[in-house]
Amino acid sequence: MNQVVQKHRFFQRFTLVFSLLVWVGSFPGFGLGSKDQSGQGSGDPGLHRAIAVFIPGVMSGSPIYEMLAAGVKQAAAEQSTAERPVTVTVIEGGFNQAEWESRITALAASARYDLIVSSNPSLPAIASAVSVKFPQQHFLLLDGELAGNPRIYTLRYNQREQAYMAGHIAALVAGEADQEVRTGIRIGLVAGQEYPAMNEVILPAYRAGAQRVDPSCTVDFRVVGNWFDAGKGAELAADMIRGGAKIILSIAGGANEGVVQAAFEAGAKVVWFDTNGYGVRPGTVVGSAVVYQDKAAYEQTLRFLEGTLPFGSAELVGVAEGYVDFIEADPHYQASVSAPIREQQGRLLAQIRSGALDLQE
Ligand code: RBF
Repeated sequence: MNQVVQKHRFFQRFTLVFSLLVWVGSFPGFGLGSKDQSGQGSGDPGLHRAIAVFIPGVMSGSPIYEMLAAGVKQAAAEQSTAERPVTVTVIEGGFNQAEWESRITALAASARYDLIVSSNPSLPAIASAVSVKFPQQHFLLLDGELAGNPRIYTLRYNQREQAYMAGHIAALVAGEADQEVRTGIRIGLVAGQEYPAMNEVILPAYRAGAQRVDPSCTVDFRVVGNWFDAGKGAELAADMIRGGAKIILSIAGGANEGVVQAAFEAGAKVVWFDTNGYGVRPGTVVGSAVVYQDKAAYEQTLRFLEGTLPFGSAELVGVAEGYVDFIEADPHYQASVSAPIREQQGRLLAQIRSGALDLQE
């Protein structure tokens, strides 16, 4: 027998023994933590429930992730009792996206967590790959979509509404800066990276919202290439401003800081996404199109703990359901945006909220 065949046989046997160990370990009462992975409806009041929050990136600079962890923690704190404690472990996965799947595989393999919670559109594919290897693991994924896997629940936001509201305020403010000449307006969008939700939903809806104000409006779209480089964000923003875009929607995580700084220095404006950003740089940030991810994370974690989270389904929520909005009630918005512009934006918001303008995806 040559060496290659021997080696091959060895690996075959090794794989078989390893698979058997994993299989046996998956029975309750055997091996690795031996906890009831169903996590739900077990009726055992002595069970400790453990939740892992996997941050695909880092929390700092990405409010969408800060909201995720905050919501899960709040639900856990409310449901935790001495007899049935609920613990939450937050794990930052870092910016190397190639490592996320192996990090999540390790979490699932540890069999320590009844639920893994995460957020962004790339997570459903990663979770379903992990699910093939560790089918007992449950996932709650926000800001992403996948239906049909009985261990995965997803909830995403109507980002067409969110980006449309952002584009509308951007064009209004840019138009006013151009002495009411509301034609040929140019606005900017800086993204951390390109992904289907960005290219197919957010960017087109941002453009459409702006074109409601000025049908000839164009969008200067630039990509940082990561979610942390504030220097690159500033460089891109400065270049866009020189090119005529005096207002920029920034969706770039930690790089947002650079966009805001460059806009401030050039006397340009910024529209914020996901959270209320007026306080980030009062007078420079003139719009905030938000998602209430903290509320979603809180409510869905509660459903999980109560045993009613509908795994296998994918839900979509927007303005009508109270998860997407544009913040008007903020003193910085009122101080930095003129009354006529606020009224015009308010009229659009009223139409979306009442359903008169339907921006369903
Ligand atoms: N948004 C952030 O604010 N910070 C991030 O680190 C971040 N990383 C992302 C990584 C991937 C692979 C994808 C597809 C999206 C990421 N987003 C991030 C964007 C986020 O999912 C969402 O689209 C925006 O926050 C707008 O709501």
